[in-house]
Amino acid sequence: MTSGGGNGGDSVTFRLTPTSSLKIQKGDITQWSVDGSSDAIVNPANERMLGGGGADGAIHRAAGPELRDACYKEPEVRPGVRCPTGEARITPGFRLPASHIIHTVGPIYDANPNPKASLTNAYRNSLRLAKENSIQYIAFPAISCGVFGYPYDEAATVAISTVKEFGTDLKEVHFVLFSDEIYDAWVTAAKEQLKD
Ligand code: AR6
Repeated sequence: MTSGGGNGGDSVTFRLTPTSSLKIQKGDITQWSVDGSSDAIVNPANERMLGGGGADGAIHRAAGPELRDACYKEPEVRPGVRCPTGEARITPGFRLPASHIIHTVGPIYDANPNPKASLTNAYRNSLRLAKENSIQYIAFPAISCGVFGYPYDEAATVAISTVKEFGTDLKEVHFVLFSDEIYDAWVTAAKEQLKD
């Protein structure tokens, strides 16, 4: 584990394999990019995929109206549903610094019969889609930890364990987190699960 940032606490990096690492940092995911060509941010969207509040709203504002047009063209799997909970879809990043956006839908914690399975699927299918599209660098927010009400500690455990299992084909998996509380939950889970 290595620490970085101005006060030594703004980011931590863990090695997953000799060629793959996990980085946890604070920040705004709309600003994130590593190389602008094989990188993707993950949008915590809803099943309609036409924008919303939270990170989804910020990503749509930063990417520009082309993003809504691209999402609108995604086929509906049933009326009003372009991306069912736990699945993922990919679009270009348009005006974002990152080249791609992977849209996924986490569970609404209190309304989902098995939120842990749905959150695992959201992370896993995002990582799978990244690999299929030759993405080397990916940045996740804390999926479901805002409007969808997932408790931070439980979400952190799911996020880290899924990346540990399915993120090792990518060069770098980043978590870009908005609040100190969520950042601390993620670092705690990573220290528990990624002991050297
Ligand atoms: N960068 C990084 N993290 C952010 C940013 C940002 N710019 N903005 C917010 N967050 P949420 P959900 C954090 O609510 O719970 C939308 O309306 C935020 O603080 O964005 O999966 C969608 O359309 C929180 O920790 O996503 C859906 O309807 C985390 O991102 C619904 O909300 C996720 O919070 C999805 O809810």
